[in-house]
Amino acid sequence: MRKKIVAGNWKMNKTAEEALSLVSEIDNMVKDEVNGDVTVVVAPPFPFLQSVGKLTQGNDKMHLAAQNVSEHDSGAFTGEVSAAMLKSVGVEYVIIGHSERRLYHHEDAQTLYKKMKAAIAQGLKPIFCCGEPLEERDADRHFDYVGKQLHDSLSYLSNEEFDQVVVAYEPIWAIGTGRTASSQQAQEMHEYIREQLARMFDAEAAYKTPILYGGSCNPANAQELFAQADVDGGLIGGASLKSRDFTDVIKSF
Ligand code: 3PY
Repeated sequence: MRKKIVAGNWKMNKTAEEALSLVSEIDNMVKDEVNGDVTVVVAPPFPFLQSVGKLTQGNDKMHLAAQNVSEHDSGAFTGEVSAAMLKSVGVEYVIIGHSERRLYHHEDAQTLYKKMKAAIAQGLKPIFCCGEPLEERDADRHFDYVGKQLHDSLSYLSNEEFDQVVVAYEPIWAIGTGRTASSQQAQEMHEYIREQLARMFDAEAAYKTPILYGGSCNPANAQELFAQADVDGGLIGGASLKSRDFTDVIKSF
């Protein structure tokens, strides 16, 4: 059976106080309402990782993620945060290649590959994001587009490295727009992603890899999305900033 994961990507939201109050609400709700077979991940901004991690420490259903990592190990890279630093404050997962990083920070396939390597070398589990812009979907090129993203950043990993990877499919036209892929659109892309992974790595590894759906996933649509055969959870944006909504998404399995 594949791991089920619901990860909240807080993006650049919340102050220190707000972050602690949000995570303590989530922590309590998860303790009381969520059964143990869903891995719950929260990805607050860098400055709050340690305090959020301390608060969730006693709850083994809750796990900590960073939203980004440097491809470098250490040194003169002002403003960057290394995988070892993340590891040292209890981070377990790291989001790599979110479309906002690709677009606003010009992260290309090669950089993302290096980030994957740097994260895995420190024992972090990358949540590798892929997804097409609207014009690629409208031109019916979405499969090729996503296939190339996977190939260009993942295919050079070894089988052992790939074992650590979680994939998130986030169609760009569904991020922050209120539009969601239909459950059928999500399923067919997730199935395609799994096929591509099976070509690059072995079939068993591809079968085991959790593939999350992201892009305006919320309590109203999560149940139908999570019911699809190849949808193993979600990477949640806006709905992860409200404890009730986030917990309801988690409970949609
Ligand atoms: C969204 O749902 O908006 C996301 O980008 C999640 O990462």
